[in-house]
Amino acid sequence: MGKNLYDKIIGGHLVSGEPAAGNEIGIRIDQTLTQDALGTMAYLQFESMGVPLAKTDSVSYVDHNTLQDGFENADDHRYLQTVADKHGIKFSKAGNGICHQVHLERFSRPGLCLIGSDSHTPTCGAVGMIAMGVGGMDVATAMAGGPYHFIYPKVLRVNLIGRLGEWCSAKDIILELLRILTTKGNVGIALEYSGPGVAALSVPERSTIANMGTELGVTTSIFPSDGTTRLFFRAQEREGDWTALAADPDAAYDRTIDLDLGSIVPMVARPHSPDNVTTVGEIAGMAVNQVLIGSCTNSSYRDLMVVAGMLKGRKVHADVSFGITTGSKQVLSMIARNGALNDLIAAGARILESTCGFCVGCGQAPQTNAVSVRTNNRNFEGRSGTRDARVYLVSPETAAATALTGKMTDPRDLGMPFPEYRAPDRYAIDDALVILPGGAPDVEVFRGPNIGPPPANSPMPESLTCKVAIKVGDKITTDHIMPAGSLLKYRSNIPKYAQFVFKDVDSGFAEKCRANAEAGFPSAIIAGQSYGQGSSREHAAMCPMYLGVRLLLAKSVERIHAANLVNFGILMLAFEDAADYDRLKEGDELAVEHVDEALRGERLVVRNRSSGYSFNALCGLTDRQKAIVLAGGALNFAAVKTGR
Ligand code: MIC
Ligand code: SF4
Repeated sequence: MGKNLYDKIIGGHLVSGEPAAGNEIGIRIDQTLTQDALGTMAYLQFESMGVPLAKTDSVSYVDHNTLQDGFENADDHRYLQTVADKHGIKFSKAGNGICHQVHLERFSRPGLCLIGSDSHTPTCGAVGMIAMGVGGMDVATAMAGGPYHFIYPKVLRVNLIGRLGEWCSAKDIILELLRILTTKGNVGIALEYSGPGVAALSVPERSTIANMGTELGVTTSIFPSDGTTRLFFRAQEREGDWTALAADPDAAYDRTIDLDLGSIVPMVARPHSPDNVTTVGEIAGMAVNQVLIGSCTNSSYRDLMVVAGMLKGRKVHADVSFGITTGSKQVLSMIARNGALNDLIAAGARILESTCGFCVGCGQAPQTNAVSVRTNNRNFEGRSGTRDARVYLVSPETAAATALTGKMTDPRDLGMPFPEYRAPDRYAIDDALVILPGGAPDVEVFRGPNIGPPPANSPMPESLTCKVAIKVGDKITTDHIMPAGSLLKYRSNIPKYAQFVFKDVDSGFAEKCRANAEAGFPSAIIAGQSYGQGSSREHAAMCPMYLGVRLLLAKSVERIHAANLVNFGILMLAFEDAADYDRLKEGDELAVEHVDEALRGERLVVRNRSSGYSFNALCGLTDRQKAIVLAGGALNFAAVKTGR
């Protein structure tokens, strides 16, 4: 039996475990990336590991927190630059662009394994890398030379046939997949794109698709590395980094779905979930207040050129606030040089920095009760910064058409010719904003007053008795748990940031945890399906841990969040019988006797002391993960192992 792309790449990186679906394996990591919002904690954790120089090829990006309303962001940036310099890590300065776009352009390489402390790291799967989003602790461990552990995924082959129609693009493909596969129930699956439809998709288009695989909740997504990939590397003046990579013709897959590109039409994800998908035609005519184009999903040179071509010589509708973010300095300087930037400005665009910006709620919060149409990847309630705003996710073509008319518009209905676009033979290369590290041990690391040490947990007590501090429903995202936006500046200040856990779900949560702790109880969270969707932000585990949360009982938990809970020593259990979820309520006292022993099996007994009954819960953790949870998290576990 032949090999698929995962079998091939993982085969060459395997350090431990049997490479078969469902098994935990450890792999050697070639590259890591971090962004500033999770980078400070990742590097503080790395520093505590006592390794002088990173053992991976690593890049630290500043792209999330660039609002700088106060000293905190700038202090973080300085810490990141100095710590990178000291430990042999490249530093991509603010202004160079969004980590995933820049990494794709300048650092990606077919056949390598990349992990990044950002959930959209799979973007680089566009060029045949295994690229996975993880928590900062896992990045720190890899930089220190440790393997990355994860569950060998089931591989779902997406067989692309046919060709996209005019005005339909990569975003419509991934929105259609989100409609079919939804954001739930895809944990432990990885996507591999293949078929005759792949060749016609450029690397930036493939990156849009790989990027938003994250919203499906899959481990990662990958495309083959073919002639199109080679042209991209040549145009980036990195042809030497290119290698061909294809699955064997008789490769095995756990499942295959066929997607006829010819049948795809412009799609839209309605509030408040990326899988609430319908056709643009279905809601055409809806009045719109704001249109924003950008983010790591749709801010490539290709996307901006198509948008500029549509807007050239036209004006954006008077009632629409219209903003554009380029994904990188490369894209911005190219559209500045060829005049497309001027076309955008003349049409009425507000030109925003090459950062995440609006996508993470850093600026551009829309008006009360707004309809905001955006090209990014997440439309969770409140993420835009305006609680009652309704965010719709679309392609750049649909966004530009909507900006022109002021109403949700299928671009095919504009009646204009599709703008002429040709992929460049050469991109503008200037890596001046990537600072190469000196790697000198005597570099003084700058630490502003906002930066505190990563909080420590204590080992799991012999028997655990917790009080339920909150009960939540299905599809609770990490944005619900640990909001970003204007609070991002507290990412390095855990005592402060922890005050805002579940801020918009239950503003009294932190106080309840404190009261429980004062009464001598750790806290527990009760959740429905797909808990922890969305980002890789480990603060969604670290801050609850800081508040004293020790137990999560959920119907199901998403992959990256589950790994983060383990890393911070929070015990994660699943209901054996979903009906037990209904019986639990806030304030209940839950006990697990002799946790160590109880964790030896897959099933354990939880006693609800408040209501006087017991029920079964399942623990899906591997033995390695159980040991980490018992030690009180990954840092404690590593310290015990190394005798530090
Ligand atoms: C996001 O898109 O939610 C973020 C902000 O990029 C996060 C990372 C973070 O919270 O720092 C992600 O996707 O992992
Ligand atoms: Fe940045 Fe948005 Fe991409 Fe997250 S999803 S990395 S916030 S652009």
